[in-house]
Formats: sequence, structure tokens, C-alpha cells
Amino acid sequence: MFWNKEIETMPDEKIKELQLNRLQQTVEYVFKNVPFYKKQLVDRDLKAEDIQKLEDTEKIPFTTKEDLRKNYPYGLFAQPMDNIVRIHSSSGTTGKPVVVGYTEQDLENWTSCVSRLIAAAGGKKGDVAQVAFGYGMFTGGFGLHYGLENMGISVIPASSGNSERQIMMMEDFGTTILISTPSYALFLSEVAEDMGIDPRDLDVELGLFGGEGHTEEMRHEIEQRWDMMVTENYGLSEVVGPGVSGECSAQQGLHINEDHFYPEIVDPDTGETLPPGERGELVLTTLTKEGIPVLRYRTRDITYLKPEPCSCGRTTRRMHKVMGRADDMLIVKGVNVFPSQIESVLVEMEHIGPHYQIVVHRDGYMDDLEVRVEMASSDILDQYRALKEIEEKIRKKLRSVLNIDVEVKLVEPRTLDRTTGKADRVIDLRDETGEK
Ligand code: DLL
Repeated sequence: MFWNKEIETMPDEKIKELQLNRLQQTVEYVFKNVPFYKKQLVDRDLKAEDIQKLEDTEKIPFTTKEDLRKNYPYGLFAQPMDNIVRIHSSSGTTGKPVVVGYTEQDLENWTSCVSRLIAAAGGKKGDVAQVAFGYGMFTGGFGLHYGLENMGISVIPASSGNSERQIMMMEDFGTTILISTPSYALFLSEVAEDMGIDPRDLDVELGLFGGEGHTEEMRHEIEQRWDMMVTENYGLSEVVGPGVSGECSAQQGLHINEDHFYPEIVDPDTGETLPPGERGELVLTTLTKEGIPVLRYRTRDITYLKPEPCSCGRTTRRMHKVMGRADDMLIVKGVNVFPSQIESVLVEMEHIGPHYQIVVHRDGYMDDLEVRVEMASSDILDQYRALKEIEEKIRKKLRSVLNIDVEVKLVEPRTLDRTTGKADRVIDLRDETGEK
């Protein structure tokens, strides 16, 4: 199902032409309207006319989260407040958040980008969608809400939390689409079971998950628990919120809304553009934003682009699911470890549940990685040997994947923290000593 077939199936040269046009306009627009960008461009003696082909984007300096923070709250807005009709902010945990503003046209574009990803995943009129993302400054709730409503889908603006009520609504209101973070969907399946309800008996048949990553293994786990198809979508407040990209039902990567966002992949350390297909940091330039356009925004998200056509008929380039954030990569004993590698191993193992926590400490000069993982049931909790065997099996498997020794600690079922939003699975105790 297409929402905007013309754009979604546009031949490559045409979409590139459109992108180049819009890129030139955006450069001109920010030059005129945002002193920060004007200075950046003047310093490099760069004008809109110097962008003659898409590759010329490389000449433009990057924008970082720090730049947005420094210009808090409205410093990078390209429109006077008179024209800003909505404000959101990012879920920053430290310091001031990043504030973004939308014009009426921005909201219209955002809504249609979100409708596209819902249609691509299989959502349609007649569906009943429960939005279990927080409504508020987080872009997830409102972003999905308007995209769904725009398609004539019945929306339940449940917001996040109040988990038993979420299950009750699913049962009573006949929810067919669940919208949440993957970790909250996992948690909700447990809540249903505690209420004596088998999630597979509910009408929910499609999950539209985003806001955080999850591995393929975790996707299968959630699909089985709910007997639903799980698709994911991606976005970030600084660029628009949800709606940058989303999976179609082929589940083979996320289609980027290329008429609105220009993606590049760069080396996260050097900032150099990487050859097509190589994995690195996603950098996004908005092509139509009026309120707060961004040039070459460093997302810190690690992925790669897939230019080959998709079986669904869309021609828009796809990005592989985000493999982790450059900032999340742990360096333990000199080895790079992505939490997603640990998740992939754990979710596949028997006797343990999908909930885990990664703790990094430093003992003298040595980093230690400890993985806490819940038992699937308490049946063998008092059988010391059986427990040790499971721990050893997990340890060996993690060692073969990560190339470092990991301490594995089995914990009782339902003892690790659950989340109604984005999961926080890594505890880096090295930070506390300032030794990282
Ligand atoms: O999380 C926007 C969003 C809401 C996207 C709901 C999709 C659905 P922020 O709070 O600004 O915005 O966080 C953005 O979340 O840079 C990624 O690191 C992460 N993220 C979002 N979606 C995904 C995903 C929203 N599908 C940050 N896979 C981004 C992996 C994701 N990470």
C-alpha cells in the first residue's frame, strides 16, 4: 500500500534532481534566515550556487546536537515565532533539551511522512491504532497520532504507562495496531499474561515500533509473544521526529522519505563520507523544513544505506535498522562492543527471558563487563548446577561473539527494571569515577 505512490516509486534520477533542487533552496533559505548557518557558510566561502550536484553536500559543515544546545531555545529557528505553531523537544537526559519548532507546512509534511510509513507497514482505514508513546514534548505520540488520523485510522491516544489499562483497552476497543517502543511492547505482553490474558488472543496484528532500536532476534520474540507482525520506524526530534524512515511489510530495511531528508553515511570519528553500502554514522539534511531546518545533522546513529530496489516496489533508498549509537558503543578491554550484539545472543538462548542489563565497571585498570539476565521461569532457580551450566553456556557464546570475557549473572524473573518508553539497558559505572 502506497500513501504517495508518485514519490515512493519515483525513478532514481528524478528523486535526485528533486533533492538537489531542494538542497539548493534550503542552503539559500538558511543563509537568509539563520545567522548561525550564514556564518558557517560565509566562513567557508560557500553559497547555494556552489551546490551543483548532491555530492557537493560534503562541502557543507556538520551541525551537531551541541550546536542546537548552544542556541537554546530558538536560536536556530528560521521563522519568527508568529509562524511557529508547535514546539517539541528532544528527550535529553542531561542539561537543556533541544527545542524544535514547526510551521503549519512542517506539520503537514510531517503528517504525510508518517502516513507513508504506516501505509508501507500495512496500516489502513478500518484499523484501530493504540498509540502507547508518550504524548507531550516527545515527538512519538503526536507524530504518529496525526499520521494515523490523516489516513482515517481510528486512533486511541492512550499515551504511555498505565499498562493494565492499555491491555484492557486493547481487549475492549479491538486494537489492531500497537504503537510503542519495542521494549514497552515486550513489557505489555507480560502485563497481559499477569492479567490472565494471552496476548496472542487479542486482535493486535501489527506493531509499529520506534524510538529505540531492537535486534532481529528481539523482533521475532515480540512477534511470537503477540502473534503480530512487527515493523519499525525511525526518526529524531532534531530532524522531524518519527517519519524519517520506516519499514514496509518486507521488513528489509527502512525506506527513507528522500524527498524531505537527504541521507549520508560518514565515518563517526573522522567525519569523512563513506563509500555506498559502508556502515557508519547517519547524517541528515532536511530538504523542506521551514521552522528549524538542519544541514548535515550528525545523528550519532550507526547504519548503512541500501540502494538496491525493494520487493515492495518502492524506489526510495532504505537504511538498515540502526545498529547502535556511536555514543553507546562500549570500549571494554580495548574491544568495541555494541549492546545490540549482546541482545542478539541473549534473546536466542534457552531458559532465559528477553530482559537484560549490561553493567560495565572498572576494577583498577581493567574494565569488566557484566551481563545480568532474567531466568524465563523460577523452576530451576534452586538447582545450582543447572544454573551454572546456563551461565557458562551464555558466557561462552558471548565470548565467541564479542571476543572478550563477560561475567554472566542470572537473576530471578521480573526483577530487572521495565520501561514504558525507551529502555536504558546499559549501566556504565566507569562514568562515576570519571575514569572512562
Ligand atoms: O525517538 C523520534 C521517534 C519517535 C522515532 C517514535 C520513531 C518513533 P528522539 O527522542 O529525539 O526522537 O530520539 C531520537 O532515538 O537518534 C535514535 O538513536 C533513536 N531511535 C529512534 N528510532 C529508532 C529506531 C524519537 N527505529 C533517537 N531504531 C535517534 C533505533 C531509534 N534507534
